[in-house]
Amino acid sequence: MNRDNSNAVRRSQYFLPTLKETPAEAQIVSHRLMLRAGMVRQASAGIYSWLPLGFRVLKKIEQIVREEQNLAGAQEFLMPTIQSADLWKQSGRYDDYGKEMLRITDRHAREMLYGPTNEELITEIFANDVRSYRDLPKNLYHIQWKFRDEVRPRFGVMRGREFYMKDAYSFDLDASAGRVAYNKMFIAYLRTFARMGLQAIPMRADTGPIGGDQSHEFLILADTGESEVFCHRAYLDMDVMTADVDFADDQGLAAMVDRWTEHYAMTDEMHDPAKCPVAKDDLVEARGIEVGHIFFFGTKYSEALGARVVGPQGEDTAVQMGSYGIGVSRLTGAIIEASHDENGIIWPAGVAPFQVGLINLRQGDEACDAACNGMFDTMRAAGTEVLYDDRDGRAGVKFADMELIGLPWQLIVGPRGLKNGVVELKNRASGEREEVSAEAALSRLAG
Ligand code: 5CA
Repeated sequence: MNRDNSNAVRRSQYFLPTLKETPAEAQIVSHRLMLRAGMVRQASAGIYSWLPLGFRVLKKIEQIVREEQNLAGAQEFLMPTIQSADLWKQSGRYDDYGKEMLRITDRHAREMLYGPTNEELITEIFANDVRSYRDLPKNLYHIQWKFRDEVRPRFGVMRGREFYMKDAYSFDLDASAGRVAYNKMFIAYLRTFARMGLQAIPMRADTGPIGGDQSHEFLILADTGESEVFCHRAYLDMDVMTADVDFADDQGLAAMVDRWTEHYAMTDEMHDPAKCPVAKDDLVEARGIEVGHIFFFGTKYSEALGARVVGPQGEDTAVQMGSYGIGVSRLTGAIIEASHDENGIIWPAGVAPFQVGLINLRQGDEACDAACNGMFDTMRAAGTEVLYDDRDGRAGVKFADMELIGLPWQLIVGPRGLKNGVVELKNRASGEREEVSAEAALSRLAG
């Protein structure tokens, strides 16, 4: 028997504090909607608690990221949030990172820090246990909280101080093998964002404090984005990556990456109007949200921290490395920026907290309660994720709340319909409504 009943919940028992008023502190729509839909609450500046509904979305996003990393051959593990300052002194970044790094002293007066990223720690782990080129290639990733003491945390989870990130790290013998690792992540990223209903555009980017000479940011276009971006119109119509990809086919992957990088696409740090080859009519100037960032930095950390292997000819070489980040918590807000209307969120099915919102229009009415309870039990048994609004209260409130939280389907049950043997099925994204029998509705929602 399936003992997990978290996928079928009753609103009367669920902790889902929705708000009618728009919170004054929220400047952008995703932040407003996440607060109003009872997804998050601020704990302190740039630090959030994830309430049950928001937590479900975060876990959905995380799981898509995980599946696509695994498919691309990366292996999941887990590093801690708190790190020792020693490694960061060896790499030279302890000073470089400046005030963005949260520094902590333990009871023995040892300098510690809350990790803003993990290049140093993973390089040390690798250096201690890998000696031979035969152990390469490797790509290890974890999904873990990070802390960056941003000067201006804002826009809710989009620019937090504590945030949830997937970070992967690749290790290869030479630069061409390193390029293969980079390409795998590049394609995995396109697939990951496509599964969330997002059209992410890869753009040449500045490498900042991570370093290296090769880097792409993945941005989705949104008016509230923090970056200014310049790209060829062609990207707007490119097919998202849904086709199966053979991650063992190095050449096939390289060709795909070439196709996705053949047109001009730059963030403002890299864009030079004098050198931009795109005709004015074809150039899109927009704002974007950075949802992922990948780097190839060669031996920057392996030299500094002694990650070396013995090569096929017995030579001692520093390994080639890259790192690959996805902003998992930021994506929650980014998806809402890309998918909402004046009534609330419109979740793409892949990341929706529940697939179905069951609305009982006349709680306490025998026929309505019986029909709703029956459908709820059927959906629970079938594994269909359902939130049942079984509260006493006005229909208008239930409708408004369900629109706000944006589940893909609403299943509306009222006394008048039941007399005619029908319930109403409403698609949140298209707004289409249909009257169908309860059985027909259930079979549609199960399929
Ligand atoms: N070590 C590299 C790759 S693993 C790295 O840290 N890259 S990063 O700095 O670009 O961060 C990776 C992703 O985390 C970004 O693309 C962004 O989506 C997300 N991110 C970065 N800073 C924040 C923040 N303050 N709040 C929310 N998400 C953030």
